[in-house]
Amino acid sequence: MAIITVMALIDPHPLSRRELMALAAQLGTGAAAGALWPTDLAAQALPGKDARLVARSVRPPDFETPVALLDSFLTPNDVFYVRCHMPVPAQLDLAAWKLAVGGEVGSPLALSIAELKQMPSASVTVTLECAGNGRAFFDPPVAGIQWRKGAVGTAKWTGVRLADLLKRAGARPGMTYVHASGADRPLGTQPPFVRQVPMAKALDPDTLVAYAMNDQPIPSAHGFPLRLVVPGWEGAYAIKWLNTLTVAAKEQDGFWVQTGYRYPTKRVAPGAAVDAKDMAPLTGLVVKSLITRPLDGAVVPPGPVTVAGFAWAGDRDISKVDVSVDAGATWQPAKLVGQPVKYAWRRFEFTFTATTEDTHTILSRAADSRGGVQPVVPAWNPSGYLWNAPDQVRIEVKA
Ligand SMILES: Nc1nc2c(c(=O)[nH]1)N[C@H]1C(S)=C(S)[C@@H](COP(=O)(O)O)O[C@H]1N2
Ligand SMILES: [Mo]
Repeated sequence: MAIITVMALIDPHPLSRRELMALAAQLGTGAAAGALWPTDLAAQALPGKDARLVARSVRPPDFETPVALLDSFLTPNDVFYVRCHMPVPAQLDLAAWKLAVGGEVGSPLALSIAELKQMPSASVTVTLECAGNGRAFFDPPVAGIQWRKGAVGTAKWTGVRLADLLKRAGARPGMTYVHASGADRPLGTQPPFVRQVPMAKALDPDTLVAYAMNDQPIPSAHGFPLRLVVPGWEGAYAIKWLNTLTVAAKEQDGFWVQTGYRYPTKRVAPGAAVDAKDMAPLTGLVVKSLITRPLDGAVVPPGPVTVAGFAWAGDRDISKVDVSVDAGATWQPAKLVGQPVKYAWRRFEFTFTATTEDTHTILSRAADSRGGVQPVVPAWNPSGYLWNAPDQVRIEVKA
């Protein structure tokens, strides 16, 4: 019962009594060791997703990818993390789906998926990360989904350029934002999920209205049939089940723009309240790295050990990744593998020889092409966004 109580406290939309009973029954029988929820319950809660994902919330569905499943450049659709503020809309009718483009435009549009697919297509490979990824590591703790390392993944998105849609609709000059929302409906008193993209980013040729994820139709949990892709920016700009775009000369006035997804403009003492006037909307991701092998807690034989993972920094390139195998006492440069792909994470590798039976705390610390470096202590902020301390795993060397 302890787990249920904690989840109810941190989840702003507590489970219903019926769900609690179902959950209690599940926990009584097949709880998997080490997982927050039994994996069979996780699989039940989100059809089409791998049962190894870790449920951080079941209603709405928030599923984290275990680090072991993040070792490939493209993250397969069935293991890609899921972040929903509201339940996945049921029964989306592809034939009836329309994307409305309206507001300050000369000719409002209502386009079907077939019509969108007739427009010139573009693809972009993007590392998508929830702004709250790593929230669980902040001290003092911050309310919200307690993501650890795996609210991040990389996919190839294909669709139509948002700029082409705005042109086709005849967006009036001088407009400053595109407001965007999807077909998901609020739970209870929750405000509707509406976000805004500043016009310069909306007109960027890499900003897409996507209908494919890794060359497949976008899975329902990820926004079928359409989602926005705003490369390099925190995940909440990537509106799923997208059906409404509104060109505007002013800011959207809803909760998720005016209050949610904001970050302090000046340094904050950990735990302190921040005045609303000292908060600004989040935009781009910060520089960060993730060790995908060896896994935390691995036991390896003496000999060569290859440390590998990914580093990303929104729209910047990764300029270097340093690795420490002695808990940060000394650092050495890792090899950056392959070529940089704008907006996507970059593979790094570093091999050392473990000679004796020992324990190693291994760290990775990335730097980006604009001089950003992963800080030892990420800035505490009231919503627990943008955690980006150097990653760490501990391994045992045993013959
Ligand atoms: N319509 C809608 N779009 C949404 C959300 C949502 O709750 N509703 N969540 C956002 C957040 S917070 C993130 S991090 C990403 C997660 O995308 P994913 O579930 O495909 O990984 O979707 C964004 N798009
Ligand atoms: Mo997010």
